[in-house]
Amino acid sequence: MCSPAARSRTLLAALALGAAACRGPQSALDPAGRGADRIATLFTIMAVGAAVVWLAMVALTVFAVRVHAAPRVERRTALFILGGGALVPTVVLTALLVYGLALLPELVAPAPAGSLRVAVTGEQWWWRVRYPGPDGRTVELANEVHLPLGQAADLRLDSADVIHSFWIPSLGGKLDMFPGRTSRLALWPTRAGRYRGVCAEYCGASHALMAFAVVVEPRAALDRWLAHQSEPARPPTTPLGARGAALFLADGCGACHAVRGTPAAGTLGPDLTHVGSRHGLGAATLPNDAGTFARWITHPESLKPGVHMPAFGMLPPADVRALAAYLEELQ
Ligand code: HEC
Ligand SMILES: [Cu+2]
Repeated sequence: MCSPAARSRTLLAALALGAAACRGPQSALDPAGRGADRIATLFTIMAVGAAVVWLAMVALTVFAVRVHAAPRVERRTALFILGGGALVPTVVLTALLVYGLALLPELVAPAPAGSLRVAVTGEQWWWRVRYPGPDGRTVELANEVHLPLGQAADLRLDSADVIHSFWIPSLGGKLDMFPGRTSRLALWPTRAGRYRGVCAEYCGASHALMAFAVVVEPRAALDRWLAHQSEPARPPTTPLGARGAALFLADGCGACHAVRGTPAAGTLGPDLTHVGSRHGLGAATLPNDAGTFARWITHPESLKPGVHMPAFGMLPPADVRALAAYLEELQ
């Protein structure tokens, strides 16, 4: 048996751990956007409502079992059942329902006209992202979304295969992504920082390995980022990188991947024009470094079950190193 002191220490540690889990880049309880803020408040009110109902029930049970064991008067018992069983739940649940419904119009309202428009397509198991480029032409990116601080963003969501669900818990509610239908979600980030988005609808073997990086920054910084992302890839500057660039084309990577400014123009997989600058690989589930590039190229299946990219384990290690160096240079 553990002593009461040890037990309370364990309890405190568990509570601290629980509280720590409420913070971080992917917490609906640590809101950094208008929608998430409303939802976090709704959660607190629902939790308090549930706690009140639960405490009342416990009190009634104790009362029934311990305190009031004498024979009951039938009329008072009927009142008790009617009040506790029908009236109180109806009042509490109606109040919560009305409050919850009143939040809806704001949560589903479209972003004001002129807001930055970002199109995101869910694919097994990554995210195709499209922005209007500085020259008005669409720029295709992947697995990373930048949103303007203090402004609305107008997200257009759809899917290329099965139903996915787009969710940035820190910024707002989730919304399903359907093949053949475009859904609209408005997000209003209120705190700059880096967050994590996830797929919230089970979509196959690697559903849990389908994340994306979210950066909330002032509009000017976002425009600089977008201008850079819109540019074609810089030619490699090292001999190893140059060898990698040639191998990228020779080994057929360009059949599925585009690197703008080169003959590689595939659209089946994520755009790799600036893959070296992304906050993570394999749809933001792995670190972005040369070692991970090499592992991804030779055996992606072991990093992401069911991945729709063939393994290139037959390549000589020197070629893999060159490819990795090239991809890392794609800043
Ligand atoms: C048959 C199509 C196909 C071919 C060929 C292919 N890939 Fe891929 N690749 C994909 C798909 C699909 C993904 C997305 C996987 C995921 O995250 O679910 C991917 C992802 C990647 C990523 C991760 C990108 C990111 O942002 O997470 C890199 C890097 C990559 N591929 C490099 C290569 C290289 C190098 C080659 C050639 C040796 C190659 N690929 C050949 C389909 C392909
Ligand atoms: Cu998904």
